[in-house]
Amino acid sequence: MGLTDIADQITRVIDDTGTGAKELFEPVLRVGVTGLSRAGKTVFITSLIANLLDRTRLPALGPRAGGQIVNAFLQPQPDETIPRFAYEAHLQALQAPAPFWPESTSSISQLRLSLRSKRGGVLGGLRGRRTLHIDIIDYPGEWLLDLPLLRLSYAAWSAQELEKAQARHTLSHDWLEKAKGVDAGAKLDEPQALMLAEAYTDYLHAARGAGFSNCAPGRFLLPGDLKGSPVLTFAPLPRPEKPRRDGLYRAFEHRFNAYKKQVIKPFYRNHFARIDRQIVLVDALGAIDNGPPAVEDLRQALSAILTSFRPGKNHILSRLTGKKVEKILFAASKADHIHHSQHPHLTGFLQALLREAKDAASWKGADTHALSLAALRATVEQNVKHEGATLELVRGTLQDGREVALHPGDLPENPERLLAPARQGAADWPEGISYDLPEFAPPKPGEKAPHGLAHIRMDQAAAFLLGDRL
Ligand SMILES: Nc1nc2c(ncn2[C@@H]2O[C@H](COP(=O)(O)OP(=O)(O)OP(=O)(O)O)[C@@H](O)[C@H]2O)c(=O)[nH]1
Ligand SMILES: [Mg+2]
Repeated sequence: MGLTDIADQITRVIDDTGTGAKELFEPVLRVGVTGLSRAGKTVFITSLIANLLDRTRLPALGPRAGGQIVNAFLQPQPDETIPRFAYEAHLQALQAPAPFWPESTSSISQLRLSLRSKRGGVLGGLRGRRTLHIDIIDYPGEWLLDLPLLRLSYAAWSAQELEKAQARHTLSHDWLEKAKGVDAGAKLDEPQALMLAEAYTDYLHAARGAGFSNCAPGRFLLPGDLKGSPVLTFAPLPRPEKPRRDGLYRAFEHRFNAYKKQVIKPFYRNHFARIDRQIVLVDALGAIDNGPPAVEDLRQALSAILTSFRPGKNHILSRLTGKKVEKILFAASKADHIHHSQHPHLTGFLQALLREAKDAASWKGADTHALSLAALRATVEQNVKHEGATLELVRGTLQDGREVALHPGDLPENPERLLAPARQGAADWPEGISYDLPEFAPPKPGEKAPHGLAHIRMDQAAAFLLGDRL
C-alpha cells in the first residue's frame, strides 16, 4: 500500500464513522452502478453479486486469469442512512419457478460484498489472506443529467427547455397549451403552480416513454420522497418584463435554485464524491430500436453524464467532489437480444457514441472502456438454414409466454450509418436498416442447482472494475 493509499484510507475511516480502524488494513472500493431508467442496473448488480458469490461463471476472474479469490460474502453496509440494495428479493424474482424481472427502482441503494483473496508471489502463502470490501452503489443516471443545471440560471434553463419542447411538439403540446394560459408575471397561485409542474412532469415522462434519454431535472421523473414538495413544484416559464416579488415567476426561480442547492449538490457531495470506479449501463439497443431521434438524444445524455466525471474542467464539481473516479466502464446492456456475431457492431456503436461525447467534453479523465454485455442471458442462439443462407437467430420466451426464435435486425459494421442520420435529425432509419427488439422474459431456471446467473461478459466487466485490486 503506497503512502497516498494509506492517506486515502485514513480519510475514509474518518468519513465512514462507525466502520473502525480495521478499514486501514482492509481497503474499501466503492463501485457506482448507474444508467438511465431501465438501462439494466438492478439486474446487473444482482448478477454481479450472484456471480461473485459463486464464481463458476467468471472465467476472466478465475485462477487461470490470475484471480485469487478464495471466499466472497455479503456484509452489513457501513452507510446506515442509505437503503440496502434488495439483493435477495431481486435474485428470488430472477430464479423463481416462473421468473420475472425485478421492479423498477427509483432511488439510491447500496450493498457491501467482501472478497477474501490469496496474496500472490512466492511468499504469498506466508503473508496470509487479505480482504477487499466492495461497496456497490446503485443510483439513477438521471441524477447525473442534473449537473449541467448547476451552471444555468432559471431564465436560461427555462429558455432552453421551452425551445426543446417546441421541437417535441407532439409530446409537449398539453403542457405548452396550459403554460400559454398562465401569466408568469401574476401573483403566485399554488394550485396553478402545481398544475403547471404536473403538466411539465407529464411531458418529461412522455419524452422518456418515447425513447428520449436527456430528460432533466432528474427528480421530476424519479421524485422518491420529494414527491409533491415545493422543490419539485416548478416548471419553465418565459421571463415577464418586470417579475413581481410575490409572483409566480419569482417563486419558480426560487424553487429552481433550491433544487440546485438542496437536491443536486448534496447528491454530488455525499454520494458521488466517494465513488472510486463506475459502470454506466447504456440501453443502446433500445435507443436504436426507438429510431434516430432517440439515438441523438442518447448521445447528448452521454455527453452530459460524462461531464460529471471530469472534475478538473468543471469548477463547481471540483469544489463539490475534489476527487476523480479512476475507471469508468461503459456497457451496452441486454446484448442477449442479438446474436454474438453482432456484438462487435454494438460495442463499436457504443465506442463511437462515447468518442463523440468525449470530444464534446474535451475529455482528459479516467481510464474508460466499452463493451457489450448481458447481466442475465435470456436467450440462446440458433442458426437456421434458409434458401441456402444461414440465418443467425436468438431464441427465448416473450413476456406473454410465447417461445420465439428471431432475427431482430442487423447492426451496421460502421456506426456512422446510425450516427449520421441521428445527427442530421432524421425521423427514421434509412432503407435497409430496421430493428424489432422484443422484450424477453428471464430464462426458466435449469434442473441443476443454480450456479451464479447465466450472462454475457459479466466476467470482463468485473475484471475491468475490480481485477487490479484482487
Ligand atoms: N434480455 C435481457 N433483458 C434485460 C437484461 N437486463 C435488464 N433487462 C431488461 O431491462 C429491464 C430493466 O432492467 P433493470 O435492471 O430493472 O433496469 P434499471 O436500470 O434498474 O431500471 P430502473 O430501476 O427502472 O431505473 C428488465 O425489466 C428487463 O426487461 C438482460 O441482461 N437481458
Ligand atoms: Mg433498478
